[in-house]
Amino acid sequence: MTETGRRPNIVFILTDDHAAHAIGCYGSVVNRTPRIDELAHNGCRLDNCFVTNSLCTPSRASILTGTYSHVNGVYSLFTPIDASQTTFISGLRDSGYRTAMIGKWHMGHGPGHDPEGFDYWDVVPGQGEYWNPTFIGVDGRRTVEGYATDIITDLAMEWVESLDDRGRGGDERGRDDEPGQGGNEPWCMLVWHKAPHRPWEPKPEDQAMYEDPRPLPSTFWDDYSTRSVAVRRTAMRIADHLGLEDLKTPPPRGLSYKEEAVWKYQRYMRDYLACVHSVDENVGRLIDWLRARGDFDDTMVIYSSDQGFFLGDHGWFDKRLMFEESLRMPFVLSYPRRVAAGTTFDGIVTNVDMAQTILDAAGAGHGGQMQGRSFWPELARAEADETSGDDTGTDNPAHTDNPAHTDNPADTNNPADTDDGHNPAGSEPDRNPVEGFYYRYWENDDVIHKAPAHYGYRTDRYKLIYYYNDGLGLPFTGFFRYPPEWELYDLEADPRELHNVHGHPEYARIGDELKAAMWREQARLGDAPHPSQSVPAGCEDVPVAEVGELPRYRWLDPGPME
Ligand SMILES: [Ca+2]
Repeated sequence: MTETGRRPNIVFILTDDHAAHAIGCYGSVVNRTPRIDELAHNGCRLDNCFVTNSLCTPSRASILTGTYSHVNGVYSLFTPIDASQTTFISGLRDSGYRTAMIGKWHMGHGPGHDPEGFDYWDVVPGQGEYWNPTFIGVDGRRTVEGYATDIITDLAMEWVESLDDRGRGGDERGRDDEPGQGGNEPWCMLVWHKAPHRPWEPKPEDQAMYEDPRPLPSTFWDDYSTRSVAVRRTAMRIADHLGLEDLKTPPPRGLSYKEEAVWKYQRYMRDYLACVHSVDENVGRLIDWLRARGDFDDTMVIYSSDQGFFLGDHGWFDKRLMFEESLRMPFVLSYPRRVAAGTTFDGIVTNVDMAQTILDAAGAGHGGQMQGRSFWPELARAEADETSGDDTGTDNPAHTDNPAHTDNPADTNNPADTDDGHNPAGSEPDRNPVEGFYYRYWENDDVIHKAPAHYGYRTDRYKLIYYYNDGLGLPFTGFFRYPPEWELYDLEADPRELHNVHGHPEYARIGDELKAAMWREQARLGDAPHPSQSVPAGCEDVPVAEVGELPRYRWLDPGPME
């Protein structure tokens, strides 16, 4: 809580598969997003925000719980969440917030998997539908006429307005129990859209917006030379793997292979970007609504996406791989009362860090098994600077060098701040930040995308990836195993990631250092290296988990395959 006792209302807008490079303020060359950009102009844009498992369901679970997939048990699309886990929502609610979840949940349904910890929830089942979507709420299932992005926004605003009625003594709506909060407590609302997820069905009035050809990414014709066989085996190429449901109409006859690939790319971008346009408009609706209520300055509005997405980069669509376009998450945060306008922050953060960050901003404690590090102290201006919402501020810690992010990962450990491991609001971060972060994609060789299981470690300059190519018995992973392979990229010399330099003598030392750093980070996080990986030099005494010790491998009801 701030010293003035004011706690923010929170609007967390999360889209599905919206790549940062399709957002204006992130330098998009393919579209414009003036309303999302408006949030950045009024707040802070994070330039190095990354997902730790680039897939819808696992990323949502990590965002909510502040833990990695191997801790929260949501490894893939086919491992529903145990919704009783501690989340930032349960933490907010314990501290008096009123909470709601509206839109795409996609972490399973039924007892134990439906949203928990929310005062109100109203979600689309599975992937959800763009048109006339079905919703599941505390009162059961129903169909709502219209376009999903508009409807989700409408329902979100209606929920807050129902709180207004309640505060005035009117009817309450949708509360599944009664925590005894008054009508003036702050609220947190998750507005989680289906868009712009496949199969990219825009509103008819938006379809003509992107009829003109978009520029091809420079890596569109990537031939994957120097890359692993695992990467070449993926089935995410625009030229070869977009289906009729994606394209809506067969390609014209008589095109060459390359001409047809470009036609598919343009078709894909036309629909994807038009879906993004509707998201942007609905972000604008929420901004306008908050301003009209006089709430904008005291509301923390976050815009993010569950992961990045390939927009023809390397010839691909989809995500999953640890390449930059898939790995990067957009994250902009507007909270004029506490965050200076027009700032940027370039420290490395991940989706695992978001839960503790939000709890910190709300003045709520965080504990349990959360594994992230709040970056709120680096975004917020000091309490003493707190003035009016339109103050642009000059001494925001964002924009400045952050020495906390340069610690040697070999030196880090995970000290609890207090004896019970609970980090009270406003205290130092839960752990010493590391130089890099750990990534793991578990859903090996699924029948559609054929993406390999891999883990890796990314610093501000290098990226190490180990494709272990083994489903480890997880549901709906492929039957076959393939030989492990390494990749190493020097992002400074090769920002497009076209040259795998693993095995090059000049990178031998850095490769060894990264392998040791990743091993130590796995040990710190409690994840198990794949048995095929040899122990890095110098790590013989670092205790890591063994695969057999992982507790949550289990077969569960499959959700819809995307
Ligand atoms: Ca997604």
